[in-house]
Amino acid sequence: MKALIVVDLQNDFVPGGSLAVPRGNEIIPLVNRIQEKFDLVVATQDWHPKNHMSFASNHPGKNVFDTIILGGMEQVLWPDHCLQGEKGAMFVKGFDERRVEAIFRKGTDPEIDSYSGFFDNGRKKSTGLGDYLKGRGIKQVYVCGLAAEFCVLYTALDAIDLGFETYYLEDVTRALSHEGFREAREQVTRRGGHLIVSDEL
Ligand code: VGL
Ligand code: ZN
Repeated sequence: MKALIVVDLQNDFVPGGSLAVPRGNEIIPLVNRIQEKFDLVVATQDWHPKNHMSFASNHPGKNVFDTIILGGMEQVLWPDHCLQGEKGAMFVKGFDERRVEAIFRKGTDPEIDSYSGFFDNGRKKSTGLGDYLKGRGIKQVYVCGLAAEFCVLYTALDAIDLGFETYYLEDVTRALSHEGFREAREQVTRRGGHLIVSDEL
C-alpha cells in the first residue's frame, strides 16, 4: 500500500507568502495529478502560535535567517509564517484536497520547531503520522511539497527511519536554495531513500 504525503502546501510557502519558496506554486497541478496513483493521501500543515521560538520576531536584536541554539539544536530564525488559523497557514488555492484523508499539524509547541511531519526536531513528540500510516497498512511512502530541503527532507528522513520504503518526488517539490536542494537529495539517498520523478509513478 502506497501513501502520498503532501507537505506544507500552504500560502506562506508560495510566492506572495511570508516564507515564499521560489516557484513553489508550480507544483500544485502536479500534486493534484499524481494523487490518483496512491492508496492514501495525507497532508501536513505547519501551524505555529504567534510566540513560536523559530520566529526572528521573538528574538529582539536577531534577524531573519540568523541561527541560534534552541533546545540544544541549531535553529534558523524564520519570518513569521503559518500562524494558526490565519490566511498564510491555509492550503494554497487550487490544491485539490478531496482525497486528503487526514491532516497532521506540526510546529504547535512554541519552544521547538518541527520540520518533519512525523516528529518535532528534538524527536520528543510524535504527530501520530507514523502510527496512522502503519495502521492503514502503508509500506511505501512518497513525499512531495514545500520546502524541499526543510520539511520535505525531514519528513522523508523520518519515514526512512520508521521503516517505510521512502521516495522523494524531486519534481513535485521546490527548494529555498539550489545548494540546499542538492544536499537534500544526497541525504535522502545516503540514508536509504529513493529519488523519483512523477513520470515514473
Ligand atoms: C518550513 C521553515 C520553517 C517548511 C516550515 O515547510 O519547509 N520551513 N517552517
Ligand atoms: Zn515553520
